[in-house]
Parts: sequence; C-alpha cells; structure tokens
Amino acid sequence: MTLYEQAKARYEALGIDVEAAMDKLAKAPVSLHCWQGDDVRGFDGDPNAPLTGGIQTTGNYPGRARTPDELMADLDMVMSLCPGTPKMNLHACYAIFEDGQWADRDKLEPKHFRKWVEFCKERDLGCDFNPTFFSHPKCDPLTLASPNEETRRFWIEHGKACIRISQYLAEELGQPCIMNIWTGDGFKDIPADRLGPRVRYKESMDEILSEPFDFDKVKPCVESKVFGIGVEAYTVGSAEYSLAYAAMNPGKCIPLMDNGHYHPTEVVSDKIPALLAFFPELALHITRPIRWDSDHVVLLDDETKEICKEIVRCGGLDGRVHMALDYFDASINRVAAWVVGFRNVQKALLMALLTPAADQKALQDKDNWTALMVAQEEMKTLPFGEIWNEYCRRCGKPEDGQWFQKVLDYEKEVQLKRV
Ligand code: RNT
Ligand code: ZN
Repeated sequence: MTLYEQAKARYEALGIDVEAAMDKLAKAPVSLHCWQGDDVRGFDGDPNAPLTGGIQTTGNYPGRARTPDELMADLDMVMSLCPGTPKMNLHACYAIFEDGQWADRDKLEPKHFRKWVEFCKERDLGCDFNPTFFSHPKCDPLTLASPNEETRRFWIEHGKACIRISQYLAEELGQPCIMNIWTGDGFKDIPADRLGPRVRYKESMDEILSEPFDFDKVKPCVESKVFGIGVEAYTVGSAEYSLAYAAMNPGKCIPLMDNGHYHPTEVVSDKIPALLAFFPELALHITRPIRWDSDHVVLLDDETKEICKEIVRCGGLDGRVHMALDYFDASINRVAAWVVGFRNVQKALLMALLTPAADQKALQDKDNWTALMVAQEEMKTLPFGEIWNEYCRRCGKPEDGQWFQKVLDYEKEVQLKRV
C-alpha cells in the first residue's frame, strides 16, 4: 500500500469518501486576485502614485510586475503551482489600453479588457471584476458618497461602466462574473453628519444597479468595512449598512464579507451560516488580518479552516458562496505570496471536505458534546498531507516541498531582471 492508500483507508474508516472530496474541490472556483502581483497599482494611472482609500501595501521586495505582460507571466507561474480551479479577479484599474488610447474610469469599455478575455479564454478561466473607487484624482476623497455632485456622478458612471464590462466578461467566458463594489469612503475624524453620506452612497448604488444586467451572469456585491488608514472614525459602507443594502436588493446585489473588515474578536466563519439562513448567495474575500485589515498572506490557520468548514457544510461549493482571495504583501516574493495563500485555501477546503459532517452534526443534535469533542479533536492528527499531495498530483500540480524552488528559479530568471 502506498502512503496515500494508507491515508485514504484511515479516512474511509470514518465513512469519508476521499475520491468524492478531491473531485468536488477540483471543480470549485476560487478567485485569484490580480492585485497581489503589483501592490495594487494597476495600469491606468501613474504607477508611483499613492494607493488611497485607506488601504496600504508595505514592503519593497524586488520584482513586482510593471506591465500587463509581466503580470500575466506571474499569474501563469502562480497557476502552474496551484491545484484546483482558479478564476481571475480583476480591478478596473487593470484596463489595458491596446491602441494607446487612455480612457478615464467613467469611460472604460469592454474593449479595454479584451486582452484579459483572451488570457482567460486561453486558460479556460472565468473572471470576476471590481470597479476601482480609489487611487484616482477624482477621489475627493469620497467617491459614491461625495457631497460634490460632479464627483459622485463620475463614480456612478464608473460603476455603470463596470456593470457593462462584467456582463461582457461573463458572456465571453461563460461563467458568472462577481462584481464587487467596495469604496474606502469615510472620515478620519468624528463626523457631524453620518446619515447624509450613507443616503448618497445608497442613491449612487441604486443608479449603478439600474444599469441593465443579467443577474445569472453578473453578481454585484457590496463589501463592508470597519475602518481604514486615515479613515479611522467613520466608514460609510459599514457592516450594517452594506448588509442592509444587499438585503433590500434581492436579485440585484449580494453581500460580500472580507474577514479583515471586522473587529478582531468577530469571526466571519460564524457569519457565513448567519447570512446563508437568509441570502441565497454570498461572496467572500479571504485574507489574514493582523491587528487590523493588514491583508497578510492567507495561512492554514484556525479561522481559515473554520471559514472553509462553514463554506463546505453549508453547501457553499454548490454555488452559494463565491470565494476570492484578497491580500497584498509587498515584503516577500509576490508569486510565493499568491501561491501560499491559494494553496492554503485549497488545503482548508480539502480538510473540510474530508470531515464526516453528517456524523458530527448528528452528535450535536443528540446533545453528545463529549463524543463530538473527541471526534473533532481526533480529525486533527489524521494523515491529511498524503491526501493533499495526491490531490496535487491528480491536478498535475506540485506537491508540498516541490514548488518553492521553482519560484526561486523564476525570481532569479525573471523577476529580479525587472529593473
Ligand atoms: C479593501 C477591500 C478591497 C480591496 C480590493 C483591492 O479593504 O478589502 O476588497 O482590498 O478591492
Ligand atoms: Zn476585500
């Protein structure tokens, strides 16, 4: 018996169908955020302009992607090292102006994403999309919540343009496009008017979503946040606000939770079933906050595992939960950062799929907390690594211990030559 066969037998003894778990995971899309590759700079403005909107990248590790070709090459490298089904996730600021004709964000068109469609088609990828409401001169600093009507109109037009682009991406690629609306709108210090900006944000969102789209193809989301750098006192799109907006707009807008966007003792794992009791679908940004929304690389930590358990046992892999990575670490090799996070989400999902969920639920329903504790604890020492490595082999991707040298070679041959 191989190590894999021995490991498989251990799981089978608990009634777990290991083959079915691997098959299910291999088909579940997880969005790969393009912005880890270039520190959220994009291609539509001055690459050295500051990142705004209350988010921040720190570190200046060499080798960031500076052009669409470099970013695409890095993404190819990442995808060659990750098992599973990735999906692209683009921000509007990654528009590619092929004819050299720059267009401002309110004038973006599907043609500015033609190259990305080509990239996705060649690799059989779906694509998610995000309007970019930050790092732009028209942030005053507010966008959709601005009291300045000209500013607000500009950003509404941007949102509408993004709906049209999302519809194009979905139609071209034959997979739904999750279009996430997040703005950093908020204030550094105590406001005198907390309602006005929220009413304006609502009106802006209503206008954006009045742009025609097919909800089977385009899934607009609204992402909440607690605070950002320089926006410490008040966030327009707070948790209650964003959730209420999605709840009031069924069939038009779904909630998106980013696990870096809550108070440190709140956990998104518990919020997933809370929302799924009401919402048919929800979206997630999977990240790792340290003390704040620091967007560190996702690790195989307890909360990542718990989030994935909830996704799996609530039926999230059957289309109810849309998963995306969201982090940006500029202090380490960016390709490795992407790969570690993507593989960790795959690992956490596989662990969740290898859990006898029905048996454990039955113990809970019978109030047998002693047996449930023993069962949950003993799962932790099963030979998971052998199943994981088999999953990687079946996906034609490197096992643990076999990919990092490839990143180091790529760094030497490609990334460090970007000077
Ligand atoms: C910021 C939000 C948002 C961004 C990306 C770039 O706090 O998490 O999702 O990270 O859109
Ligand atoms: Zn996010």
